[in-house]
Amino acid sequence: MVANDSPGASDLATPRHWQTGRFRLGMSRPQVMGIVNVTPDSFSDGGLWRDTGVALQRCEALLKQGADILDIGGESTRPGAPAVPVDEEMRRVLPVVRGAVSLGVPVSVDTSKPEVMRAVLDAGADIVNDVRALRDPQALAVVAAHASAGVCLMHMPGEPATMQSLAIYDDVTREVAQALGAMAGRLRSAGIAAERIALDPGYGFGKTLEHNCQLLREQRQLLALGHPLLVGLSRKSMLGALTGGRPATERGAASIAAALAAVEAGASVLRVHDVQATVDALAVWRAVRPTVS
Ligand code: HH2
Repeated sequence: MVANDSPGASDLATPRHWQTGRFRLGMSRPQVMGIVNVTPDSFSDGGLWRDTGVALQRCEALLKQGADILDIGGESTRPGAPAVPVDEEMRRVLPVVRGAVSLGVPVSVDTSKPEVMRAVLDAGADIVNDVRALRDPQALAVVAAHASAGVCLMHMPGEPATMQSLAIYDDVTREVAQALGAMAGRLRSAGIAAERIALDPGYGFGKTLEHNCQLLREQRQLLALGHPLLVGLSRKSMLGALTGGRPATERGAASIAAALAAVEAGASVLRVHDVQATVDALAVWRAVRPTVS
């Protein structure tokens, strides 16, 4: 069912589990995915964690703060970011992934390259987080060949360099739902079990401020697709636009408000830079919303 079919309440239940490699993650409590960008140029924290030792300290710090999942990335997705060759991306992420896997939590890797996917899955990573939703057939083949790895499929029209020129929708929520449904169907046809797939509306990727706000307001409709929702709103430029132009590093409060709005609208996994603040906000939110565990 797609979002404009006016699904009934029973269609909008959050799936109970997400199968991710070594872990079967319960989805009844929102999960916090801590971002570890091993890049020189990520939009809000480029260069901070690019050294392997520092990145691993960052992983440990995020776990102490309460992160449930680590997401390691070696290539920025911001518009205008230079392409990173395969060997350079491997050099950035593989040692960090190897160390993170030994920490006993689900390890996700933010990549679109099949070679990197194969190497990190061989190294024990649990999740492939691909902003291009495995559109490269070889990427699909790598994930399909793995028995249990989780995968996050994100909605993005075109490429980071072209996506904002493709931000044209009659009804953004309906069209994102249709696209995500088709992506999940393609994976299932390739033999990837539905319980391995999470979906991400792709906030900030090929959407205007109005599109992002509408999508967040109506996000619950995406649950009709039957997959957990993973969202990345942390420090995004839409939050800068809504707060009078705050720079990325000053969007902490706005990120918390957006994260809670996303959970309220059915998100199961929050991809965030500021783990401690998000965990604290969720603790309060859960305490005052006893019907949602
Ligand atoms: N956003 C970014 C990167 N990866 N993955 C998913 N699934 N969803 C997102 O919204 C998403 C993502 C951008 O954030 P960040 O990693 O901090 O920046 P950069 O791409 O510049 O490294």
